Amino acid sequence: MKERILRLLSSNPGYLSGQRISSELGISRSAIWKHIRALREAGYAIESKPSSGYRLVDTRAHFGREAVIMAARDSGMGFDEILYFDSVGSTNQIAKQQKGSASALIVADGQTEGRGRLGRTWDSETSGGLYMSLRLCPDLPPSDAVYMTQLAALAVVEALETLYGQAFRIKWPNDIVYNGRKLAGILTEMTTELDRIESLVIGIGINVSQCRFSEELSDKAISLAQILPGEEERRPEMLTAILAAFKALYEEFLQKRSLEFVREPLNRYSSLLGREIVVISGDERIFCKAVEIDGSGRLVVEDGSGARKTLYYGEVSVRGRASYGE
Ligand code: BT5
Repeated sequence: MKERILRLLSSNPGYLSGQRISSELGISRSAIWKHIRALREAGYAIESKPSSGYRLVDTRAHFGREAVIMAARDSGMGFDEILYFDSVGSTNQIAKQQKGSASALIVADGQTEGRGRLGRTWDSETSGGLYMSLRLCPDLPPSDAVYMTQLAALAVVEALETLYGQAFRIKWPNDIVYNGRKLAGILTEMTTELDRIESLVIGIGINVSQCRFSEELSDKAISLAQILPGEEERRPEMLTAILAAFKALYEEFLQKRSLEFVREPLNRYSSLLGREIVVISGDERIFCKAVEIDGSGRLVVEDGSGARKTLYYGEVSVRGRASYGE
């Protein structure tokens, strides 16, 4: 009920009378008052005036459980469970701990042990970014998990482009970059059961209002606030847009079981094509040119002799650039 009251207040810029809330939601005035008090305790600035009713001040800035629930609902992507934390170790970790075949969305305002691939860390300043994990339990073979990173990356660039109108790019396989700096990263993990996926966890971290990064990251990382100074922080809308974009892509993927249908946008958004790159794969370093993303989301590269190779996964850096790979 709290979420419904919040939704009603946030869709109305002025005061909303207790009478109106009561008749729209079918609850008593005293019940409304109790929910409003709980919302205030949760940090929402709700003004009340005896003759006018209630008004939600500053709907955007607040990021909390109700905002996350509303954002998820607005996206049309249904989850069995939605969990929000002010602070958590890692949203991916929480998502992996969920039991059974329930789908879940885990969102945190800050992470103390945000993780990247291969045991690396994800710098997750409190209130500075969007940290989210989707737990899905599709009836798919484990080999299909690798496609999810590509679908999530595409959902993120599409959503950010719609919201901010900027040229964000996918640096294969799991980064979102802007002008050669890393804005977001994706970490897909899974648990398996014989030959099928038990649970798939897609973790997405996006730098939103964080403006200072560690020395190691200062010339590698970028945030939306640095790209668009003065722009209002819009994590709930971002969450809705990413989930809505992902839902559409994921549903189509479940029918088609291939990435052929997103081959064009994956290539269009790629930051690597035509570039001289180094691919680090275990101890091996492959010097090559990035040619295309194929219909399975793999990177096709060409060596000096013109021989082509298809990469499933790896670490890529752009040669001859101090920056991270535009
Ligand atoms: C990634 O790994 O880029 C995956 C990041 C996924 C983070 C999300 S947040 C929600 C969910 N819960 C988690 O615990 N994780 C996911 P990788 O490609 O391995 O890149 C990691 C590297 O990116 C680090 O070694 C740093 O060099 C750099 N890095 C760390 N924090 C960063 C940040 N905030 N912005 C830009 N680069 C960062």
